[in-house]
Amino acid sequence: MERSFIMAKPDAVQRRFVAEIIRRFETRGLRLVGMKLIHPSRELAEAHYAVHRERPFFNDLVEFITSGPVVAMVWEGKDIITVTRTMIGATNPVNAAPGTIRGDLAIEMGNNLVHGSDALETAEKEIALWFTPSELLP
Ligand code: D4T
Repeated sequence: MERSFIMAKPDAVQRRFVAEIIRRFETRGLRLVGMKLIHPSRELAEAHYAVHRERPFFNDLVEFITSGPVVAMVWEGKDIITVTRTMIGATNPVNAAPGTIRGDLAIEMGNNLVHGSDALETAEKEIALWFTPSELLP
């Protein structure tokens, strides 16, 4: 079964949307196999967003993601990447369709509430970055 790394970002925790986000994935039929509340270090945030290192928004992105606790999760299910990315919605919440998490709950580009891995290979790397194998259900 395929797995994805999903994170409720600091704005989601601050706005009390953690339960709402989990509820959406649970009711869709996905399986939660790992979860922790963690205030990410700068090192972890930079590693997570390493692909964006050269982008002009990199620093703001790292500042944002380290600004408070996040809920790091691993979800499992059929076609997990497509299903979760579709449920999360477009990166810029202004373009996110109603019915998606961002389309229903967010409006600012920086504060887009949720991260979801964009491919299975990325998911594998992100899961290994945020979790040890013993923190995940078999
Ligand atoms: P994440 O990775 O956070 O789930 O978001 P996406 O997968 O939807 O989008 P992304 O990796 O392209 O962007 C990561 C993160 O950077 C912010 N961002 C992005 C930004 O502030 N300005 C920009 O121009 C872009 C492209 C938003 C999400």
